[in-house]
Amino acid sequence: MSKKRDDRFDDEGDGKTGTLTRARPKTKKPSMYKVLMLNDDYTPMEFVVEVLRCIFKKDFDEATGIMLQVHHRGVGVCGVYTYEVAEAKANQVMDLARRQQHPLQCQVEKDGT
Ligand code: TYC
Repeated sequence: MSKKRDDRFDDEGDGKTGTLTRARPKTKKPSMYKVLMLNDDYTPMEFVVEVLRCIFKKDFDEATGIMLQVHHRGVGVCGVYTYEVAEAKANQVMDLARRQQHPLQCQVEKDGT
């Protein structure tokens, strides 16, 4: 049996055959999820705008635009995130709303792209 290195495993061509580092970094992108906000008749508009500013980092004008879209069309997108972040933000919104006794609801939906 030869002691010479078996270079069939030398995928980087650098004389090393270790498996602890990747030749190429992983490039698979995670699935993304939309946080949807639903309209209701009771949550104050100002509260919705504040939520969009604080939790979704929107400026005042964009937050107002999203709030009005939800108010007029029934639903709107607050942002698109990885699953864990989307779930956490949706839950933060509903926790804040519940504490102020507003019925505001969010849903998380897989992004279709
Ligand atoms: N429709 C609410 C009102 O007239 C405002 C509102 C907007 C509520 C967006 C929820 O996700 C919402 N006070």
